[in-house]
Amino acid sequence: RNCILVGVPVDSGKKRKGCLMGPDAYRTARLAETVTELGHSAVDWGNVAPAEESDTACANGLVHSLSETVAWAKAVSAVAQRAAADGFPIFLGGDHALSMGTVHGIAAHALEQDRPLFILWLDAHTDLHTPMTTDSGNLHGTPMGYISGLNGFDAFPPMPKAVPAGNICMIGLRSVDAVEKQMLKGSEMSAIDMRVIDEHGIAKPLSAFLDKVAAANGMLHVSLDVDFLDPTIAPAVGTTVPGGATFREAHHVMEILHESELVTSLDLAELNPFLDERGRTASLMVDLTASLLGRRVFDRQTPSFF
Ligand code: DIR
Ligand code: MN
Ligand code: MN
Ligand code: MN
Repeated sequence: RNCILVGVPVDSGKKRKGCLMGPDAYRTARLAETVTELGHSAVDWGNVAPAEESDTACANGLVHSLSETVAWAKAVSAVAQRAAADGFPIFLGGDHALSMGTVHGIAAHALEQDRPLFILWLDAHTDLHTPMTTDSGNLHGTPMGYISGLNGFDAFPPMPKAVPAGNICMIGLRSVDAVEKQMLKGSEMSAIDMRVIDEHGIAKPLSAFLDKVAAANGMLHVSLDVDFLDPTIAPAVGTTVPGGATFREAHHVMEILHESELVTSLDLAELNPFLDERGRTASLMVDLTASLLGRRVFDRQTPSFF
């Protein structure tokens, strides 16, 4: 695979700062080298810079940094569309507002290719708010609302084509607001919470979704939020939620994704290196990316006590 690393240091999607350091943390954790060692090529396109801000207004006074987030989405979309045409883009976040840009650009590419786009959202949250429904005012809680075509995103460029609810699968959910629950009711989005994973394992719901993608010859964009992972293994995120995916559950997802050969692009979202312990979360995210790109258990170092 021709992996294209794109730094997307969006930090406007919430109030706590630090995600702007994400791209360089992934570089420091040897993402490019890791990808290359697996036999892929890797080019680093550097960091995207936001477009010029234009005046925006929002009827919900709680919303902050709207113009800045729109400016990011515009610039990121253009780069994402180019990267998708050129190879396998890996977007190094940046908070989850980055996905408004990445998925917008990928959706434009998919439309050009005349292929349906599917989204796998690995997150503790559904991020299904709109600028009108959010009660935190944090736009990192709205990308799924935008991608799926909800109203209220007038300040943003319209999606080339909204991603149909049936093409969306969210896994790892355990912090869903009342409004978001309401929106999920009667929706065709597949919303896999941790309870489902407790009872059935993580492979079964994932494989069911992948079967749909394969049957439709779809493109598959994976958006991995650090808080999908349990905070004990991934502390470097501003919105930790207990009870997340374990080390093996997360790697298992990535290994299944690799075997499916369906993934066409990847977001690494919400890493805040300022909150980390010696880069361990960045390193785990790099290792998960490696599993997605073909690394297997037996490629890792065997424990010495055997
Ligand atoms: C949260 C979104 N429900 C909000 N939170 C996060 O602000 O509305 N999403 N962290 O990943
Ligand atoms: Mn998220
Ligand atoms: Mn989240
Ligand atoms: Mn919320």
